[in-house]
Amino acid sequence: LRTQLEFKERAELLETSKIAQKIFKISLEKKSNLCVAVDVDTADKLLDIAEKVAPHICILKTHIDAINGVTDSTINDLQLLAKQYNFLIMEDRKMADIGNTVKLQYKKLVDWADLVTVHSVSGGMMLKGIQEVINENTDHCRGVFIVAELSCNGNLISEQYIKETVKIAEEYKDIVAGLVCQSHDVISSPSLLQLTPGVNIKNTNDNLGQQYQSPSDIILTKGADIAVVGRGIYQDDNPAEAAKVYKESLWNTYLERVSN
Ligand code: 6AU
Repeated sequence: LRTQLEFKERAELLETSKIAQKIFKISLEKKSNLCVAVDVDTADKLLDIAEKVAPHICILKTHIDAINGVTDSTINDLQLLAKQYNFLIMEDRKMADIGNTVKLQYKKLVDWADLVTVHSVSGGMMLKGIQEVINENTDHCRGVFIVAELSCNGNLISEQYIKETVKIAEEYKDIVAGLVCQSHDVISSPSLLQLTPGVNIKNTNDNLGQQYQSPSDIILTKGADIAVVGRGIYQDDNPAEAAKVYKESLWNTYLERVSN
């Protein structure tokens, strides 16, 4: 079973993509399966939080289009932090257009974002567009997470949509790191990573539909490999300490899961 296998074994599987291997490797080196979503509104805050959480994360997730004052130098500083502290950068753009448009959009991200998120709504050709860009940029290791389920109430995703999304992920396995989803039974293949947002120790929801679970629910019940934490960390009075607390809780729960 995917959820019972150790990251080390999963990284070594033949069908595991290079980008997934890289995530497994960083995760094992840092003993962290924490991805922090830094959804702040200015470039200065982005770099400030990034520096504070850097030692504790395997992935730093951005919505760069929601941040004011981002320049090439912001991106450069973020990349330096990523190198220094050994984490990957994921731009959560949730691309969803026809293949040609997504290809044009992705060309602006491939230089700096190790990972991007995509919706599967427009089908496999969108992944083909991204794959073409990745294959032209062979000096970087790049990949995507495909959204198969959403954490907010009232979303329109159906059972059929989830099944077809998994098929697309299998078809483009060379560039797919995994799926963004909420249930343990979406991904069966141990070579794909489950990234699960909606984690908060203090709150159970926000007032815009977000639904939260605890770290142990996310890892044990929902089958997450990597958990995404946003406000639970960047809105804390001490983001560095909060990141450490979430990291340890998530990693210890992962160890408990694979020891059974
Ligand atoms: O912990 P939060 O609620 O402050 O932040 C959760 C982060 C946000 C969302 O854009 C993102 O996770 N997210 C996603 C992703 C990662 O794709 C999918 C989803 O279903 N729910 C969700 O919250 O940056």
